[in-house]
Amino acid sequence: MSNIEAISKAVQGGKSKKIGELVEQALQAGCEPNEILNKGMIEAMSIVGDKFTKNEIFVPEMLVAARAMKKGVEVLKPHLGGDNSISIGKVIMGTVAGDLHDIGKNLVIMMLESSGFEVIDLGVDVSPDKFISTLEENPDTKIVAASALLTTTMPALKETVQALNGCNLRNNIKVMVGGAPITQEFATEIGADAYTEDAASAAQMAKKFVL
Ligand code: B1M
Repeated sequence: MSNIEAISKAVQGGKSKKIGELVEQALQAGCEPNEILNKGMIEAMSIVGDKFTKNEIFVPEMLVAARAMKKGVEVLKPHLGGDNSISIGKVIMGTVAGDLHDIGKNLVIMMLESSGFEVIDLGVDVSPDKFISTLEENPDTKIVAASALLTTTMPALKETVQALNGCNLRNNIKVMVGGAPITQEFATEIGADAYTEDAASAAQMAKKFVL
């Protein structure tokens, strides 16, 4: 079994204790950090999702897989590069109300930080009011970014963007949205400035907005 396959299996099986060691081994063997992330971990979560859809596994298994992925990402993070000693802009980011998924949001934050942004992470289940009050407390913010991972929380994303669109500081910020069920069409319909499909393109888009 290759290093990448071993990492994928460890994520799928929720092997939180083993994953750090496997990531270290893969790095020492010369695997690229991005390959470990994309092929080893993100693809593993897709397999977990497919199995959940087919009722082959249930919520507890998804939860342990998510924990293993988080552990693996922690070990990988310093190797994904980037200089975050100087901030090129402040971003407020959270997963919208009613939604507890945070792996994708955390990856977007990691890519933003690697690109030089300072990120205020609001966590998960974030109400529109919390986005607005944090923006008011941080009027130098350049971007507000929101994730929604469930079709049932797409309306919460809409409410969040609408609240931001109605706030006094709207002209100072760009609003970015993303998450598996979100499309460019939906983002345009709800009045966001940008939609991107993944974490890397979110960081690229954010840079375009500030540089
Ligand atoms: Co949930 N879950 N989950 N889950 N879960 C999904 C999303 C699901 C697709 C699984 C399935 O049915 N196949 C499904 C949603 C179906 C739908 O809405 N149509 C689902 C469901 C149904 C549920 C529950 C309702 C299950 C239940 O309780 N019956 C429940 C809801 C809880 C809630 O939120 N209120 C639930 C719970 C959970 C766990 C808690 C067990 C766990 C989350 C743990 C955690 O996040 N800490 C979990 C997990 C792990 C998943 C899957 C398996 C993996 C999600 C993930 O982390 N993917 C997921 C299936 C899947 O995705 N294949 C599933 C990896 C991650 C890197 O991808 O998050 O898409 P993603 O992020 C990407 C992009 O979307 C994008 O970049 C990221 C990286 O490139 N992106 C952005 C994200 N945000 C962005 C923002 C941007 C730009 C890009 O700009 C601002």
